[in-house]
Amino acid sequence: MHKIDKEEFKKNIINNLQLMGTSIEKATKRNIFDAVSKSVMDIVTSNWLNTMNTYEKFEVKQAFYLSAEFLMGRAFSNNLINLNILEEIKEILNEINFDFNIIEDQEEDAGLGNGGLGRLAACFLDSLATLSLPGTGYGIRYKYGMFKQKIENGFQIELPDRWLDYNDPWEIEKREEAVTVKFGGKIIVERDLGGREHFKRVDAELVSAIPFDMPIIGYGNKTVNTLRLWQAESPNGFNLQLFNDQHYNQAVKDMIKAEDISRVLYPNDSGPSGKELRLRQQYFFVSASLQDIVRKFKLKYGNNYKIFPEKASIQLNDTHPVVAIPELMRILMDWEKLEWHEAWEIVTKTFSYTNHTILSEALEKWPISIFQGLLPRVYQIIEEINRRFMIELRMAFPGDWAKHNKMSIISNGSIKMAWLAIHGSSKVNGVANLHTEILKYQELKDWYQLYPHKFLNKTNGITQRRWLLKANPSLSKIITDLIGDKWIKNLSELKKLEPYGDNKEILDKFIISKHEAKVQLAKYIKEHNNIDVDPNSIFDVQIKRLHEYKRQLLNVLHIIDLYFKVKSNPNFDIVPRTFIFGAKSASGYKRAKNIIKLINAIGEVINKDSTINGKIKVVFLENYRVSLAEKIFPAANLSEQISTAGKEASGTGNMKFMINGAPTIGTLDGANVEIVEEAGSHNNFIFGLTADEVQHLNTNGGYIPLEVMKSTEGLEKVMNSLIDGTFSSDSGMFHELYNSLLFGIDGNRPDEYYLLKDFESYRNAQLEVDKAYRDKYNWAKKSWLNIANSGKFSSDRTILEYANEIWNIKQIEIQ
Ligand code: 26Q
Repeated sequence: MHKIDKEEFKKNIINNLQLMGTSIEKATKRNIFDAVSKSVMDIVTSNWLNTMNTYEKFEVKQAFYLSAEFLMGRAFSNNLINLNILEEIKEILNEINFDFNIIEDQEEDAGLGNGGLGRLAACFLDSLATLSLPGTGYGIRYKYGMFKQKIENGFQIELPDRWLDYNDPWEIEKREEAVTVKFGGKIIVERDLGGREHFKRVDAELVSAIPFDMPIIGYGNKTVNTLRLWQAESPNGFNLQLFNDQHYNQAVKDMIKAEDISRVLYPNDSGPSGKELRLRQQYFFVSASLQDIVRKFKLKYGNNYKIFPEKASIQLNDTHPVVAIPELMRILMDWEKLEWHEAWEIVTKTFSYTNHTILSEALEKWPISIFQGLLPRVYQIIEEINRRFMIELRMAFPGDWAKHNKMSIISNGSIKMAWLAIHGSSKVNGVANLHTEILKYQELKDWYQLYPHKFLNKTNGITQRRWLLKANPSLSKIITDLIGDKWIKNLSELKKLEPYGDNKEILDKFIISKHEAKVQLAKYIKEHNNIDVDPNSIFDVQIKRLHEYKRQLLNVLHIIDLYFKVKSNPNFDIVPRTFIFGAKSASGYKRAKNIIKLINAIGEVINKDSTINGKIKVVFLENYRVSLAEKIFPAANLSEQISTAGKEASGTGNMKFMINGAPTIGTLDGANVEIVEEAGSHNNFIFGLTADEVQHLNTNGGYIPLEVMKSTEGLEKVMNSLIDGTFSSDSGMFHELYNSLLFGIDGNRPDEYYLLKDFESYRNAQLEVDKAYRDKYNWAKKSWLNIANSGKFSSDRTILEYANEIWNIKQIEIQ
């Protein structure tokens, strides 16, 4: 398709090296990475322009994905693969004596996201482009992305993620398309001769939003969509007068305040922090993006705003960009002079909202005290939205004052962003079947009652281009050799693998490929952790953000139990296991950090204990991120998805394991339910309370963890090891975890996430894993059938559903 002329391309590399002031002979690895990337950009630009022109010319409807996070990872190999020039570039690099993998490793991850929600946005962009769908991402160009994690003495240390120290060759600055975003100030109301009110802002703080565009390259087509990320700057630079008067700090104050907005990604992946800077970030990228969308609309359609919803659909990725709803009202009324009802009709047809969290207490709310000062006009508009909404509510639920109160967008001194989102959107979706049901019948039941037509499910997905084709080339080859390469664009093709589940010759190939990936990961572990792990052991993996509800601590309790059994009985027969963890904790989340320390502490003891004959190893991989994930998934034998049922909205790592042939040990939570539906419960290891049982225990009480501990074989010994110094010379270290499980801390219920309650059932499931693994073809078959039935979990399927049922956008082939 995009076959390149190798000699021509090499010339272009040399040319780009020259522009950088170097040559092939003198170039560093980073120089080569930059020059090759730039040369790739040179081939991409014509298709990129073409794509934008095509969308304009045919006046197609576009989807705009507004997200505070895009966890893109590396672009290099991904772009080469999607352009179908990977092999040629490898050859070229060989010819000039550079190793492809080393060049690839020069690139920092674009880690502009925390976890699932940010990575989902990245997978969605890949699918939109590959499906020839017109879609644009809008977000923030954080100077520092997700922090870099160091482990020192078992503790997490956070360092700034300096991903832009070298220029990023994959972005193009479009300074001429900058817009201005206003904060604070006062509103002045003026009446015109017709009596219409006009709102003007004075004394506002101005911030320039500079767009940086990244190409989103479709696989096997000519579509190149755009991810537009905004950088904040002061419009006036610094104050030269103050500088000349030697007031250096004052001179740069405004400049720094503006730049602070896009300085750093907030590293919490839950809970509202209520920080003004976070609100500044949200409004900054939302206002800039809407100005951009409206400006482009006007260029084409003038002020024919009633067709706006026929040309644009805007998806709100969680509540983070929900201020877009009143902001578009403001733009349409204050600037474009529409009446309220005209503007509101457009707005409610344009927006849709995706919810990614179940916990209602984690829903974002903004104190009026912060909001009104920063965004006075937007606040006025929210008040008016709510005033009109309350009238609607009183008619829908006459006399039900409690309900009116609960559903009010403004209450108790703050603005409920999820309520604003649901009221102002045409569609609201959860991210897995179970999650959407919980929203409809529990967390958002009042809203479902009011607007049943708005609610729908869109089960998450992942892009097989990155998570199979790129991450696992050897498994990809086995698959393509068997069923051809159509799966790359249509993952349900994998179903054709099913008949090979009993074919030992094929399973042998899979086993060898999995083993090879494990050898590679073992090498990585040796280099980074200096731990020897046996590639013949079961690689049992839990990689995800650290959260109590995700229950990494349950995994730890089980490891400790197993360790004691192996240690006290040298003949205790288990298949050797390597427990692998990767996780970042929010910087202020004390308990999560204690769990990281505990994982490292048990590793210290267990890995060095020669009496257990290396039967158990525990590895904590530092700085878990997209590029590291790509090395881990292919090497996994077992996928740990053990959240308290009802708490994990979907999960997407679970799908990455499945597609790489690792069965799940997990609860019936999030998308695990659907994974088991597709692959069969006999090919996975399900345990624990169901979401209904958890809900029941939550409301009816009566759960006493202390009693469960006493009545569960071995569990008391495990718990005691947390406080008796077994894993730490400082015996106070893990007291906090111990107390939170058995007694509850600060008035919280003990063991809120039911670790002890699910312990026995988890241990039994792990026993089943051990049994099943002993028969290698039996295990390989389970793995294989997971792969064969993973078709549903492509983000292509998810995006087609969004396109058809929410955005109403159509595929358009770029010529
Ligand atoms: C909110 C306020 C202030 C600062 C930060 C935040 C914040 C940032 C990120 C809140 C939440 C997030 C991220 C949430 C997230 O990643 N959720 C996950 O979304 C995935 C994709 O739908 C699901 O698969 C996971 O189940 C869900 O946990």
